Amino acid sequence: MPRKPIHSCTVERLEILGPDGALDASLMPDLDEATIVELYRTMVRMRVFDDKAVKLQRQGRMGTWAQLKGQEAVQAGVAHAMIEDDWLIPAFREHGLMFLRGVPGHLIYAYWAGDERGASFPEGVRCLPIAVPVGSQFTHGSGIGLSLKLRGEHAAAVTFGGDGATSEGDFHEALNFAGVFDTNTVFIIQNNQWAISMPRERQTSSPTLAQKADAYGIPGLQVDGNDVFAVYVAATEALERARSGGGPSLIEAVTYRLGDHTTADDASRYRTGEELAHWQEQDPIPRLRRYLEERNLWDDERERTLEEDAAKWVAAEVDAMNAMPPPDPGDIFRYMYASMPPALAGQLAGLTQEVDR
Ligand SMILES: Cc1ncc(C[n+]2csc(CCOP(=O)(O)OP(=O)(O)O)c2C)c(N)n1
Ligand SMILES: [Mg+2]
Repeated sequence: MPRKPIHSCTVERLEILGPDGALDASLMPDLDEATIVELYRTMVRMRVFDDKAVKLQRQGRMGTWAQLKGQEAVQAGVAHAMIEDDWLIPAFREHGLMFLRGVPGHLIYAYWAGDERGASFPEGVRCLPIAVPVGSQFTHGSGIGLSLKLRGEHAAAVTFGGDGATSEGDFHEALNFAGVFDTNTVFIIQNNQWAISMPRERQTSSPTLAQKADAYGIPGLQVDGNDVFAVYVAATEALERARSGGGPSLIEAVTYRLGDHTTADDASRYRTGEELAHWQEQDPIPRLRRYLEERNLWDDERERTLEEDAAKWVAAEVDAMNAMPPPDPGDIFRYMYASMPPALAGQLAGLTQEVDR
């Protein structure tokens, strides 16, 4: 018997608005002008929110911060494709998505300033807390996706991870589970080319991350993650499929981390200025601005107003964080056990006495 091919895998890439401003109008989603302007405003707000956090950290007012700079189009595009009933299961760089989903900005800041109350969101906000253990959130995405399916909800779970996270066992277990149980899950990989100092080429020898979906029998697509239109189209398609019982899928959004890994990192020690300059030219914000300016939908005056408004908003979020009453030290002991063991209760009583003194 001759050997014969029994399976092949092709991966598509979707781009609509290129870095040079070229637009494939045939792929353009049905978005009105006001919505496109709003997407732009959203991306600028994300950058202002992000820049402010770095300044706070430099002033010693924030523990650490994982910058989203450069990844705004992924977050704005996915957020715009989500509906209220969808769940967001973030990793640790999705601040923009989180505030767009209803997590107050001051809680996001508070979390990174070391206050665990920043992980407790208002009732009704369908967003899980930040997950710092790399890859751990994917399994939550599969589980929530399964529960939405079992409950018959017209909703999807959207879970995020980075290129580095695709090397974690959790990623593969989550994809396998989602594929087998056909869960309402969308996996989004923000391939920002680096996992701290580990470059994308050394993360995996797979030419794309999107093709990893194929091994688990689910659709995978690569998009230009700095093109908000392409991200929106891909996310809309995947989310609608998941909500309507069509099963999970994976999107690899190719983007770049323009900042350091976190404020505790110095990326200039492991990546070149030429590489950074190349990706600065791909920056999603000027790309969309050019699109708007060419259509007379944007100008310097509007940009100034937007920046002023965004600065006022982040200042109010910082004030709200600073206005939070001090946390109760007794919280260190609570929440682990349904009924507190005597040894812990004794320590809590001792601490309370000391604090009251
Ligand atoms: C299980 C685990 N291992 C290691 C770390 C330390 N760590 C934090 S972020 C990171 C790299 C993650 O890279 P990637 O998934 O590409 O996400 P990115 O930071 O680029 O957004 C590592 C190794 C961790 N938080 N959790
Ligand atoms: Mg990465």
